[in-house]
Amino acid sequence: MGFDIKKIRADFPILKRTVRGKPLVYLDSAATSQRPRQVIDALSSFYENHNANIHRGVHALAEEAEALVEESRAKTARFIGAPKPETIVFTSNTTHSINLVAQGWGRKNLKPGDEVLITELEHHSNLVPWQRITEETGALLRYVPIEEDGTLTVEAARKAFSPKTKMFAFTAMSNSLGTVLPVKELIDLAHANGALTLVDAAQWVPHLKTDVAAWGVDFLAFSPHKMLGPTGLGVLYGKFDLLDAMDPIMSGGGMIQEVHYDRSTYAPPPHRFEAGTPNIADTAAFGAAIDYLEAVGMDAIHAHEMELTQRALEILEPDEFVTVLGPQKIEDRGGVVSFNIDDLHPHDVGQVFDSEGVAVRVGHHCCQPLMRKLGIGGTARASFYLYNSLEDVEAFARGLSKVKEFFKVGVPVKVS
Ligand code: 7TS
Repeated sequence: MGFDIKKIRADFPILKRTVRGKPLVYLDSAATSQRPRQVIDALSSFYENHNANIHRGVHALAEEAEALVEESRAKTARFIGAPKPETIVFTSNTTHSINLVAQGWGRKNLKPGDEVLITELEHHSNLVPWQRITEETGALLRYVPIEEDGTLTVEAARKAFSPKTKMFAFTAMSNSLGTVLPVKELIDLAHANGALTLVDAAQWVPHLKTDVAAWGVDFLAFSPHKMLGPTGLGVLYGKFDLLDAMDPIMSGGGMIQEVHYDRSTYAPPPHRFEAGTPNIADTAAFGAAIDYLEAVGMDAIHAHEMELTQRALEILEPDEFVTVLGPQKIEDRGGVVSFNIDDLHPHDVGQVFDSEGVAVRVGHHCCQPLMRKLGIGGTARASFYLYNSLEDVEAFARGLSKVKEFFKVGVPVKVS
């Protein structure tokens, strides 16, 4: 397909709508992306042509539905460089995937005195599940500290390991500051210290090429809804032997091998972790999202996002009333720009942007401890994806001027 922004934008029906009388400028893809026509069509095509439950049918529709789900599993494995489809567990979101590991692996493997290491950057989804399992098992939860600009060094991580560290779970890219972490080095460091790794790749897989085999990562979690796919679906990749040694946290139909009145045996992964009727339609449609991203190319997508990020930083950084949070060097960033304007509340900032049709997210971005550490209540955040254009960034600049005009930022208060 090549990178043709006009053609890409034409594939996203929602970009044709207006908001508050202005063309929609969607800068909130870190929360959830928009979907191209191809994914929306795949979803309705499933319901129109193939809808049936899977696992327990011999009829044609059941076989077709199952084949679509398994095709998406195989595509997902290929997309992230996983060795085989059986290493891909479908869950309901990144949060569910992380909870599955925290509970399914943690309950069996953590004991009093053991340590789980995470970082100060984590989204609540990669923090609270570890708080709970360490509390439950008597293990200790420790944090790798960040630098002042929100970067995380391998050196800081090295100091945080101890012989008791059993798991290092960290985000590949911060959703609130945009920091990109040295993922491969951190994984190698954990392994050298005898710990397993879980990478929260919710903000990585949609934007950058992922190769779990090259990384050697043990578990990886992400959400299709942030990468053009449907909501209500999550992915957990795990090394097969680790998944195979893990207990399910949900049990019932679809995950068993044999059930007796007094005992049961479980199916091998991935089905052991997919109890009950799964999200069949959304899983089937997810394949179309992967096809779309592959056709455009992850390298081209990343290059485009960084061009937009660079432009946004050029607008924000020289402004004396704006504080940009996160890494100073663009090489340490992904397509997320968090900022504050003067002493304005981020919610007020977001509302003025919205009145201009510009959708930005405001608040703590599910990173309350990080905001507390930075001494702020929250930020306004613009996040970019493949369908955003340089015109969107110019609309963002006009929004910024509107905010300053509305709240009279920089206008001296008259004293009568
Ligand atoms: N981890 C990271 C790094 C995230 O950015 C998010 C969602 C999650 C985990 C949780 O994903 P979920 O699909 O289970 O909800 N991040 C955001 C965000 O930045 N704004 O809204 C959701």
